[in-house]
Formats: sequence, structure tokens, C-alpha cells
Amino acid sequence: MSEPELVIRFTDADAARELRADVREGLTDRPKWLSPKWFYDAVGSDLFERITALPEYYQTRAEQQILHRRALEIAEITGAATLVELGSGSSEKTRLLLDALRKNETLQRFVPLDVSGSALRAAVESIAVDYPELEVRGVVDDFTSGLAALNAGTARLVAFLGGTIGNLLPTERAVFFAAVRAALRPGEWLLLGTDLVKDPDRLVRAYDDSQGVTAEFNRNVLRVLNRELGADFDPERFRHVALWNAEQEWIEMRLRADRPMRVRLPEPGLTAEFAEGEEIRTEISAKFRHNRVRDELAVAGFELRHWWLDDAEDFALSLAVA
Ligand code: AVJ
Repeated sequence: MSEPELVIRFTDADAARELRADVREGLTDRPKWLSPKWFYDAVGSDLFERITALPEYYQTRAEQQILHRRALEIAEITGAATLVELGSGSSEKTRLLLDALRKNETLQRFVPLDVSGSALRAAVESIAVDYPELEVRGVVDDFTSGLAALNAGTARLVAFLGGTIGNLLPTERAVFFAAVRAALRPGEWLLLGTDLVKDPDRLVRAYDDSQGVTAEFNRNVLRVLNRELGADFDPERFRHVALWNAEQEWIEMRLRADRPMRVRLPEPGLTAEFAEGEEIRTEISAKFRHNRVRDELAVAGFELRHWWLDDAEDFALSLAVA
């Protein structure tokens, strides 16, 4: 086994600086907002893992079903020698792809990219043990800016799974797809997971589960700000709100102040005033239709070649070529 490599392009100090700048911008804006990026400290990552097992949260199981059925086909079509995984997260899906590519005997390198250095180090080490013939190179970076790291490798397949693309605003998505395309050569591939537009009641329930796990996940971002910025949010005074924005076709998560409040954030040197009922938008999770995915990819220079659904037609896996 060759030792896995870990390239750190985004340090804890970078994250701290970005968090301060983000919070200053978002909490002085109207309406207030926070980036969903800051949900994922150790507690938040754990809560997200619990969300993926909730009866209401179908996405993870749906994507898993598609991958399970299509992994070999993906390996045959792409003949990928390098698997690049953006925002790698759970390694279960990764292993389905790695196993299929290994069976196809094309795979040489695995390049997972994630902002969380600790999660990535653990993932890289366990993959290196189980796939001893594989060259493994983890890159700690933000998936929206870390595409330069893709430079290494040939016959690449870039996987961006889990529906995380939905966290980006339409303009951010366009920038992201263009950046991925610019990092690839013609004939290389993008595998994209997207949640689909469906009955709004089901969507809202997926983001407002009966056990309240998503509510805790949402409020956890305030705990992150308390710890990292010395803020004095009282998370229990904020109500979890999940709603369907029919015009934009996205779910919004918000935190609603249940009384007037003044919150101090010593790090960015900020005092945030909340009126009773005032909300912070903490996440958008866009839901897609076939034509939108095809068109957005086409604008970036990708051709959508395969569009695969789970049995319930809740979630799509797209395979597009540069
Ligand atoms: C990890 C971004 C795909 O948008 O569904 C889960 C995060 N937020 N429940 C999503 C999330 C609330 C999730 N993604």
C-alpha cells in the first residue's frame, strides 16, 4: 500500500477568517442569512448522519439505490482512471463507485476533496487500507474554489453527490459548473446527484421531521457561532422553519426569533438585533427537473448523457461529458 497523501489548501485559520467575514455579511443583511457551510462541525455532521436515516429524508436512500444499480455502467461508460469526489462526506457511496471502477480495471487514483480536514483524513486512511493498489490523495479545500486540485490525473470522473449542488444559488451554480468544466478535458465526466421537484408536503416533511433532528441541525449553526466567535445566541429562542419556495423551486430553512433579542458577536465586533418573529435564512436546498439540469450543464459546456432515477422518481443521478 502506498501512503495516502493529504494536501491542505484550506486551513482552520482560513475557515475562521471566512466564518467571520460570512457572519458579518449575513447578519448585517436584510433579511439576515448564514451560509449552510457552517452547519458541519462534529455535532452538525453527526446530526446530518442521523438525518440521512430519518423516514422522511428519502434522498440518501434514493441516491444509494441508483448508484447501486448503475455503478458498473458508470464504470464502463466513463472508463475512469481517476475518481475525484467533491464534498466527499459519507464513504459508502464512494465505495460503490470505487468497487465498480476497480472491477472494470481502469481505476488508478482517488482524489476526495472536503473542507473538513479531520473527516477527510479518516476517510483517506480507511480507503487506503481497503484499496491498497489505489493512489489516494485527499485535498482539504472548499469545493467551490478547490477545483485547481483536479489538475492531476487523467481520464477523470468528478462525482458531486448527495444533492449538495442544491445549496448553491442559481448564479453560484453556474459559476461552479463552469469551473468544473474548465478543470476538465473534453471526454472527461461529471456525475451529479440532484433531488427532484415533488409534492411540497413531502419536501417540507423531509426538512421538518417529526423527531426534530433537522430542527436541532438547523439550530446547531448558532452553537457553532457561539463557540467559534464567542457569540451569545440562545439557540432555544429560535424556532426551526422549513418552507417550500414554489417560485424558485427550493426549500428554505430559517431560524425565527421568538422574541426581540440582541445578540453580541465579539469576534466580528457586531451586535445583531432581532425583532420578534425575525428570521435568519440558513439554507436553500434547490430541487430540480430534467430540463433544468440538462440546460444548466449545457451552458457550462457539458452534455448530459444519462439521467437515472430511483424507483419512486424522487432523486436523479446525471452523467455528463465535458
Ligand atoms: C447535504 C445539502 C444535501 O440540502 O438536503 C439536510 C442538507 N439540510 N436537511 C440537503 C440538509 C437539512 C442536505 N445536503
